[in-house]
Amino acid sequence: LWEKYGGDETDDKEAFQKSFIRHVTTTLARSIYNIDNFSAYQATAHSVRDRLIKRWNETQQTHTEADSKRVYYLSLEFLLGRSLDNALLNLGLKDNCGEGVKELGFAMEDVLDQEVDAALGNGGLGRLAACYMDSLATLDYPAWGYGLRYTYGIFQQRLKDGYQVEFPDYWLNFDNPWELPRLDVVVDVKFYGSVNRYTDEKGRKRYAWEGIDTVQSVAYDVPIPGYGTKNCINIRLWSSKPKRQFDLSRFNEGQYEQAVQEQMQAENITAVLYPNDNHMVGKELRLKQQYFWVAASLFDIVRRFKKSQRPWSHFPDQVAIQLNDTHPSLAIVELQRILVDLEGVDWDDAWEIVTRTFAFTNHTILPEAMERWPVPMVQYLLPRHMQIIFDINLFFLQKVEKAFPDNRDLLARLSIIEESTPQFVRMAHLAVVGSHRVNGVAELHSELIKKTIFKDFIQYYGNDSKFENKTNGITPRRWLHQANPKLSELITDTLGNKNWLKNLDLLKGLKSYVDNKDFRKRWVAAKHSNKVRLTEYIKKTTGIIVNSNALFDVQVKRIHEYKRQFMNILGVIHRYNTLKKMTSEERADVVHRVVIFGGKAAPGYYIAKLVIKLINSVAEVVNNDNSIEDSLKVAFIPDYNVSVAEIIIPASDISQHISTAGTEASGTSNMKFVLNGGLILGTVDGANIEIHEEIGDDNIFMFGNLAHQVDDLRHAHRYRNVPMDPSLQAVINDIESGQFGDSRIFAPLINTLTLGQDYYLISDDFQSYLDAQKLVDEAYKDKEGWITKSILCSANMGKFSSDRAIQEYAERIWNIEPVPVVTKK
Ligand code: 26Q
Repeated sequence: LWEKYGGDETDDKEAFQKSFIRHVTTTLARSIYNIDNFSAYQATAHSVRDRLIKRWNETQQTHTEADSKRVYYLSLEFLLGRSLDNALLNLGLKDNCGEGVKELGFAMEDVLDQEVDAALGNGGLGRLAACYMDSLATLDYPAWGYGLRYTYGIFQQRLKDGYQVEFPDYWLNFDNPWELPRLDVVVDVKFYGSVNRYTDEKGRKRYAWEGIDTVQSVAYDVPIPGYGTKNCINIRLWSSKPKRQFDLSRFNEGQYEQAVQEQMQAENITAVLYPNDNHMVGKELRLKQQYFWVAASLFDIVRRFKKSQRPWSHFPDQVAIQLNDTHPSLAIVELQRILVDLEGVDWDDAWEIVTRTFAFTNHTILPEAMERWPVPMVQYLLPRHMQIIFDINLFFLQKVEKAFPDNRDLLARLSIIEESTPQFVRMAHLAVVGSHRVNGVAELHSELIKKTIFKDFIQYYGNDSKFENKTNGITPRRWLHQANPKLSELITDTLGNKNWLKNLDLLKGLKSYVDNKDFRKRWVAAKHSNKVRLTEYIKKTTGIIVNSNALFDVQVKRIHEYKRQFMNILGVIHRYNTLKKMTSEERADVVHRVVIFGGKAAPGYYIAKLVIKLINSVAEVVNNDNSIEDSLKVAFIPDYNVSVAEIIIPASDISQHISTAGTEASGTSNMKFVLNGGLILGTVDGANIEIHEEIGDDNIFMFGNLAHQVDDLRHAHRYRNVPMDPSLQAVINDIESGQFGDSRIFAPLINTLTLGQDYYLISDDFQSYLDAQKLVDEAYKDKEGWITKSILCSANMGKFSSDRAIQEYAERIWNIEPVPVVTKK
């Protein structure tokens, strides 16, 4: 029967239309004479889903049969955005499906626009996980992602009186065609309770944890198709639900409501994504999320390993687990517990298996982002895990002491336990000790972690063995092909094929067209049409009217003091007041600018929210001042997310990546902008440095103090009276004079520069920032020169494909091989 009915669904237009109509009438239970855009989206999505599921199944079968080593990417965030357009591209359905939909009376653009973003992440770290899944699938690697299926993703941002207000992101309101509920894949996860000691049949001391609170973890699978391959991998997202063990005695005692409430607590665990980016919150529910996720994922991974009936010592040859930051560090402890307590493996053998299995990616050195959990909290929630952490630490420190006798300070600094009151578990130390590889996410960052947060580990482990760099990357499928169809078409036409989508280094081939008139004309036309598209979007979402011929200057990313959106808007005020002082004739020479902001602030981050308010207050004044004759406009685009990024990024002329040197681990949007032919104005930080290396001095605007100078500058602010930069002082005076409304509102923000000792060094970088901005203006006046820069930017970005990054991880860290899926016809 498989021969007869089970083959591949055909991919032609008619087959698509047939399944579209079938889904309208059956899945949606609608009449085909009554379909709106949303129903058309649903019917299209379901038709694509059918095909995805087939590939997904074949991939899983192939991987099971091959039984080769798999990699598991553990991430609390997967910022996937929309799926339909990506699935169409990767399945090779784009043309047939587009035509099929058109014939049925819909515009594909409108259909695609119906989809809500899957926004299960905050920013960089979550989007990186999504790009990496795309590349893992594309490169035929046998890989799984593990995460949580939050009922509420990152909040939706709206603006009221210029302030951010948050709304819940109930993204599952309508059905989600991109997930497969696996109601049969269920794992029990326990919390709390106590630990019993006993002697086993071999006379060994053993420990057994008796958890008392059991929550069920249900699997929801999200298929991730690769581009130009049949491979379709899986992200397994866990959802919590109560274990149906109704407490009858409670019920009989009339405590029905209380019994139900306790059950509802279980659903709380995966209810909401914590909206903090680069900031640790010490809430017990967050720790519960982490363990819930880690326990279910490891159970699943171990279950899969056991099927092959290999000895435990083979585990690291079959399984690689990548920890996306410290959030899954408990997995190290959980695997040790499974091996020692449940499987009876000796401690040392188990620890060897554990450390050979795990690898850890660090994404930050900001002190406030370092995960530390109070020992009493861990002890109460996970008593056995706390014991194991103490033991891991003891055995580790004993080894350190042997190597460095009489160095108690070193022991204290290396310890997984911070000896404060109460004690804290340092998750980064646990992750380093429990992994065979630790990597930063850009060259500078990987060097900095060895000199700062992990300095003492280098003293112990040596420089080369454990610490690596893996510079981040982005998927060109979403971030060039999908987001920028016009430019992609030009690239494909010019290079003669679409191979660049699988080998981004091929973009180098564009260099020989840099002087080709026709090519340059089409390049500019593509950029301009993207700017028109953004102009319309700005009008629709903010009411602000901007000129698509002006220079578009963009800063979109999470709002954070270290990213210095504050410096940007202070620079805008400087520009505005300079323009105001000019005569009309002088202004005629000036490059017109549209300064575009976007980004969410963590709901509890008061200063970040005030930055948003200041931007909007400045926008209000600038945009309504006719005296400057449209030479400057400012827009804050609300609710920045993956789909909005796809509109903004291709339309940028210059984008700002202006973090205090040494604070932005990598940045990934910087890569997206340059890949789309946008130039960068940036500090010498994160991946900016490597982008600069690839594209050359002529095509980037770098400024500001360097990372190695930051300590001394901060010291100076603290202990000497450093006068504020005069241009900055003038801008602060303008705000304080009430030019942008009641200045008392902004006092806490201004205080960060004065009372707060300007921790992010805005004053120290301000003059060089303004100078760099002048260079941008000058360069933009040279239209032809700018086009050349734009082309060369794109052409030199091959290195930043996530395919390159994943290949490096696969070879240097995971030791895995591709397993191509061959379809049985
Ligand atoms: C931790 C504990 C409790 C609650 C929340 C958190 C938490 C959540 C998210 C801590 C950090 C994050 C996110 C960090 C992040 O996105 N870092 C970014 O990672 C990118 C990918 O490597 C880099 O490009 C960015 O430079 C880095 O800021």
